[in-house]
Amino acid sequence: GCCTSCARMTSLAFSTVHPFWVIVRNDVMVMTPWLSPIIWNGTYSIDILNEQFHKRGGRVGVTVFAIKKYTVFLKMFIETAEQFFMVGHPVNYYIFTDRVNDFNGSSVVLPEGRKIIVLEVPSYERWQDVSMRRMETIRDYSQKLFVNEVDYLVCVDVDMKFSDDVGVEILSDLFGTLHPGLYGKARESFTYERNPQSEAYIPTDKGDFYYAGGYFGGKVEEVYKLTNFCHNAMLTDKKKNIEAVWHDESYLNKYLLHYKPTKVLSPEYLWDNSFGVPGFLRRRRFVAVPKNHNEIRNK
Ligand code: UD2
Repeated sequence: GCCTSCARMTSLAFSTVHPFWVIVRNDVMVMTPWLSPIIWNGTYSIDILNEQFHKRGGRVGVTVFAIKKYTVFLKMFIETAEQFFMVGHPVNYYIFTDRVNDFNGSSVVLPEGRKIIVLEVPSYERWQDVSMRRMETIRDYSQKLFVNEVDYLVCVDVDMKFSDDVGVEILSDLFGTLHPGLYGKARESFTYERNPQSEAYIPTDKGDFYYAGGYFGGKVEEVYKLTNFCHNAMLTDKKKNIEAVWHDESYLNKYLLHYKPTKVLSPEYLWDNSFGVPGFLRRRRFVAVPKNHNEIRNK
């Protein structure tokens, strides 16, 4: 077996002994068949990546929506992000809400270079529409605001908290995140939209991964293209009275099938503790806050 040499590689990885040795994860897939890295703990050196990022002076924007009762999640989201998200880098938090008075941003003191921008948006009656319309909003603001202020966008759900580091290792032209519930499952069981009439349709013999609706991003221009596709596809379906099975997530999966992400984030970046803690999961960086769906989604 190779055990002796593997152990040696792991312990010496990234040491000054041999700067070109890389850490190997032999329990998980670390690269897609189109040669994009899948980001797991132990596959990168954050020091090297931070140094590179500092030299280029990149700026990061986070989009997060808190419509209706979901404003209750904002405090925890921002507070934990300040502890773990892109620490030491400039960050703009773009908070989209219909209840601008619910969130008193001044209660969180942010270090220089990091700021909160609250943007008022309309609400929708159905939670499905609230979720789906995020695509339209992100598209519109990419053009009129984000492109002037940031280089990368990270678009995430709000009913979440950070519990470990999320840094520049996630940044790339276009990235998606493996859905924790479907990680490692057979392609046929992915919950893609299976109605051929829908713009989100993916046949059972197609599909690389099942990506989560709650975590994607990339360069502003790439996020513009993604959200523009998803929003237009939703409108086309709406005219035919079709709504994809998992709403925005279904359209996102369709887009990422055709426009392959340049990085794929492992479920470390989006976990739900109701799935337990499997052995391959060495870090839980961003975790769902348990919620009562009926209670929180309705006014
Ligand atoms: C999953 C996806 C979500 C979306 C949805 C579509 C993950 C972790 N989540 O989440 O991104 O694709 O499925 O069905 O992959 N929101 C409000 N107010 C509301 C309702 C929703 O602000 O009244 C926002 C909020 O930012 C929330 C997001 O929309 O985080 C998604 O809604 P959800 O969290 O209720 O959907 P869920 O958990 O089914």
